[in-house]
Amino acid sequence: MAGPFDNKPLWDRRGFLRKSLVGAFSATLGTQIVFAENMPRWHTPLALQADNPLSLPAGKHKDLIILNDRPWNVETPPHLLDDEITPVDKMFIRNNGNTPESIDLKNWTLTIDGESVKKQTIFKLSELKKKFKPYTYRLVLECGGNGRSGYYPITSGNQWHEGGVSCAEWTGVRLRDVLESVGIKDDAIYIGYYGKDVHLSGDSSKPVISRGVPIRKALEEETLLAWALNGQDIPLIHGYPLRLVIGGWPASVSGKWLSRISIRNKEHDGPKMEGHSYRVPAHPIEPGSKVPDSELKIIESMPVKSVITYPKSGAIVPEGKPLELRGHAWAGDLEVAAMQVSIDYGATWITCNLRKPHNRLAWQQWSVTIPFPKKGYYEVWAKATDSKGVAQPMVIPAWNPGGYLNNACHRIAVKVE
Ligand SMILES: Nc1nc2c(c(=O)[nH]1)N[C@H]1C(S)=C(S)[C@@H](COP(=O)(O)O)O[C@H]1N2
Ligand SMILES: [Mo]
Repeated sequence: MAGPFDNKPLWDRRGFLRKSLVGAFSATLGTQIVFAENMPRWHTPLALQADNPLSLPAGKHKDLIILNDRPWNVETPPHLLDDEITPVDKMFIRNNGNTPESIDLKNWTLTIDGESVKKQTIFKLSELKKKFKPYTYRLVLECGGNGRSGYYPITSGNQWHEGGVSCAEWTGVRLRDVLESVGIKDDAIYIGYYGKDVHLSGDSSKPVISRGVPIRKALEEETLLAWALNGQDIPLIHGYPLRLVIGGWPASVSGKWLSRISIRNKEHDGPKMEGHSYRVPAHPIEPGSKVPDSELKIIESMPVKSVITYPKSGAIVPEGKPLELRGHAWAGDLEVAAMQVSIDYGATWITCNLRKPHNRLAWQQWSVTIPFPKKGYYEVWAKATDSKGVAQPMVIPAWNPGGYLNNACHRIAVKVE
């Protein structure tokens, strides 16, 4: 831990918590330590012990699940995704490198360059805000590796369960308006982003991740250069002060700490665009087999998926009382057309109420109230179907070397007694 916690013992010569530390601890915890003067001698506060339950990045809900802390990879348990607009404290975190340490807000700029830009331009953040019209959209950001833990053989990378997804309200200017103002050459086919995070090696000349999308996706109305999240400045860990936000595709295309966008005359080739990164086999393969790079295709729109946010798995329901269930469903660039649940392992399905999305690329709320026939153990399975008639699989979908795109039905356990 940095600052006042370095090296020096926690206690003074008499065995009391050092005075200077009481203040520092309080700052770390974001609250006052009541009865600090009573803290037993030689006692290390629980919140400073190794498996510290409060060790998440500042402002995060204590029940988020840490998959990795170097770099931060933190997911949301499904029952904490119950809000229609994901609040910041419940939003998953996926960093590939280190969060930038200091942000020079006044001098923050965005460079637009690349082979296919007509006029390379540098915008100050304040200029972007002044020159272009702001828009607000709710956008689903789902990590391409969400659900990876469901694959066997195990694939490398963070073992996400269900919670690498959010749908928050982003405010900014349209990337389209900005790119059109500087001019896009006819040969433009892709854009690539660059951000100011720091490579884990500490080498600041190396980009951590630099991905992109075809120009047609970049120019969609909902693709934003955003500075606000749920009506506030974007928190540092989610990309302050400027972020590219692209709903419906793997969230890795939504570059945080955005400093540059290149308009490319070829598929963008930054780190995490190559090899197995965010690619899946173009043809079915045997699980566990090696796939040559030439037979991989890049992931674009994410597949149809849903989550049960209420009740929490393990719910106990009194006999005879119907259970109200609810959650969200989304389908990449498409809309969700139907939502169903099953309590008999997929033999029969019950249709749920399903709301229209607040805007394109926002997730949709579903709910249903179901009776259970008698006492005992049940599983509730939830299945969404997209506007093209494609449904979530009941089993784990096609294995792929990167462990991407597991959109199998979410299931919860329910006991009726
Ligand atoms: N600059 C930068 N942008 C990034 C990343 C990153 O490591 N660095 N991670 C990407 C990935 S893989 C995901 S899933 C999302 C996660 O966004 P969040 O941490 O705000 O939830 O950010 C994307 N944008
Ligand atoms: Mo991701």
